Amino acid sequence: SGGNSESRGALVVLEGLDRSGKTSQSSRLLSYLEGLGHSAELWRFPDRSTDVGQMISSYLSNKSQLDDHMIHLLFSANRWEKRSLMETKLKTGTTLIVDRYSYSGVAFSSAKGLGVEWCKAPEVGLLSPDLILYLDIQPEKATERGGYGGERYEQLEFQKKVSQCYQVLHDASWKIVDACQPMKDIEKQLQELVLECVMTCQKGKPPANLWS
Ligand code: FDM
Repeated sequence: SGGNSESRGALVVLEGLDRSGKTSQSSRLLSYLEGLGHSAELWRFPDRSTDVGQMISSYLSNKSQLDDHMIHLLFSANRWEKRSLMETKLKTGTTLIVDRYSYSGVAFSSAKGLGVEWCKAPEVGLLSPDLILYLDIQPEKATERGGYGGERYEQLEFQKKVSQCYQVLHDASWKIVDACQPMKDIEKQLQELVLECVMTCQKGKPPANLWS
């Protein structure tokens, strides 16, 4: 609905630890934007629907073992295979709310000990988000929420390392939102940030590539 071909959509990324609330907040944001008449879609990475996504999914559910570098490159390839569609959507005025992106890629792989610069390299040239929302939660608090599905990375000790890696990655442009506030408060803050971003992109803010 309402896609204005004159103006581009915004690339909005949600990042955070497992159980930080990204997925619920992403779908709320989608309803919010659609309710305002904006053209918007909800995306997530990994996108498990593709062949590469199937390999990732099998790895995450411990059905296959892969070298740490190899799985890192598969996560990256999974973004590359969606890049041109992503660009088309944005150009034609659709805002994309994306649940995890390159920052998950770097945070999770560097938490295993891979070098940050090595991790960033295959992401160079992907589309750069217009807004990065970080749902901030202490690893212990996230674990208390329960509901870890038993996937490979869903363990407190590892999530602590991922949390530290996110701290290294983020810069002043990230919007850090306290994920332990009541749901409604988080929702409200995210709505304001996203709406402002959508407006700025409509007004002609130029798109950029990673890492910029
Ligand atoms: N993950 C996600 C990575 O390790 N690298 C990536 O590039 C991405 C996008 O995959 F533990 C990790 C993060 C998480 C797991 O994510 C699956 P979802 O959000 O639970 O599907």
